[in-house]
Amino acid sequence: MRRPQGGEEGKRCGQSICCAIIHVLIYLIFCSDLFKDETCLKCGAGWELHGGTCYNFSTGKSSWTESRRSCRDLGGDLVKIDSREEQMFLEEKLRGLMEEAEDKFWIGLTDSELEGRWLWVDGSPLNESLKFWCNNEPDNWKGINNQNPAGEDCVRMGERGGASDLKCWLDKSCDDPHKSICEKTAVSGQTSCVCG
Ligand SMILES: [Ca+2]
Ligand SMILES: [Ca+2]
Ligand SMILES: [Ca+2]
Repeated sequence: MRRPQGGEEGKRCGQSICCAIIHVLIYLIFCSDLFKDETCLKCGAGWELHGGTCYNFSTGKSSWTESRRSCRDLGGDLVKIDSREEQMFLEEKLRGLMEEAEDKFWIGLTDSELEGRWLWVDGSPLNESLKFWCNNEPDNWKGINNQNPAGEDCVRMGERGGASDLKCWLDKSCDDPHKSICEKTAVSGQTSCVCG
C-alpha cells in the first residue's frame, strides 16, 4: 500500500494557512507597494499631477506678487523648476495652453532683491546648470526712453510654437499681468485606495 504523499496535506494547507499567506502576500504586493506610487497621490480639483507634484495653470492674469499670493492661498507657491525634466514637462504643457505668443506664465523666480541675483521663491539661488533663458534674456529691459526705470525682475515662460532646447524664460516687469504656474506637493491618498 502506498503511503499518502504530501497531497492531502497539501490540499488542506492550500485551503487554509497557505491560502491565507498567499492572500496576505498578494495584498502586500498589490495594495501596499503599488499604491505607494503616483496612482494614489492626490492633488485636488484644478491641479494636475506630474512626478509626485501638483501643478495648477491659472486662467486669469495678475502681477507676479498677486499670482504668488493666489498660489499660496491654494496651499502651494509659484513653481520652482528643479530639473530639466520638470522644464520639459512645463514647456510642453504651455504650448497647448498658450493662446498667443505673449500669453506666457509667471514662474517663481525673481531678482527683485538684488539686480542679477536670481532666487527661487523658496530662497534658493538659481542653479547655473538649470537655466532656460531665451536668447538675449534676462535683459532687465527698461523700455523705450526708459519708460520702465525699475527694469524687469520677475520671470515668465512659454513658447507657443515650442522652445529651442527648452529655452523659454524671459524677465519681465513684475507688475505686468500674466497667467501663472503654481506648484504643491501631492498628498498620499493611500488610505482611500481600495484593493481590487
Ligand atoms: Ca518643482
Ligand atoms: Ca532684473
Ligand atoms: Ca526681458
